[in-house]
Amino acid sequence: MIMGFTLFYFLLLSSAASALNLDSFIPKGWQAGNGFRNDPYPYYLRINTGMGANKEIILHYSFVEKGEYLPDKHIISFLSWNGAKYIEKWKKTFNSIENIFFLVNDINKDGKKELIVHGLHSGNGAYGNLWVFQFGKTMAGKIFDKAVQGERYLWNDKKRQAGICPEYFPDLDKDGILEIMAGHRAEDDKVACVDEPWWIDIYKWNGGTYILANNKFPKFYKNELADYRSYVKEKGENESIKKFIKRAEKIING
Ligand SMILES: [Ca+2]
Ligand SMILES: [Ca+2]
Repeated sequence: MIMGFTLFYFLLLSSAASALNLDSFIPKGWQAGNGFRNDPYPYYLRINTGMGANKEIILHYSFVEKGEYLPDKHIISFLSWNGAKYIEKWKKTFNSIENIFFLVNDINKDGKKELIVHGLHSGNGAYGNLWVFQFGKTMAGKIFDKAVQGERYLWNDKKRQAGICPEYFPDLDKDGILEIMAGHRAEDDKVACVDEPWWIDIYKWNGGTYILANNKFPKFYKNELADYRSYVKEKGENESIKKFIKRAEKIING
């Protein structure tokens, strides 16, 4: 069933891509997307930024620079229709990262679209980086750029498709604007890595950029603190969890 779906998706994408002639934008030796053509994550998206031309495309291609198998250099390119053909308006290079996932979405609800890029290294640690760019004639407007840990930020597991993962982009204070969560897992030799505790930072839109705003969400950290305490009860204490408890208490007590 999954195989069939993947094959269907692949055929759908490849025929659409050749109709759009996107391969002509991918330099020789480079590969579409992350280089795994059967990955259901799309390597291009048709978008409409509202900046003029209504036919626009975001295209992702990658290159194996060091090592042998995994790409480590990526380009995200913005193509715009000039009336006769697509032309490349700008592109952005991402170095030293194995996988790139991207989406276009209005997460700060200002009516303008953002380009969200998640770079993710393979492996259990799920180390990566999240970038959010304000869409414009260039890609200068960076409104978020942080190291993050966690599986694909840009994959909706419930829908089984590319989409922002609601766990990482919740609207905690219900003002209609999405927050961004960036966390890290504390290593604990006594437990399996999937059971290790996490610290989560919350970034909130301030009208110009996303800023660290943990202090604005004491309710969230109250829940986290309860989890940390039951963790200690079950698995014992360690330096990281002690630090997490202290930090959470400080936020809750103001
Ligand atoms: Ca926006
Ligand atoms: Ca919010």
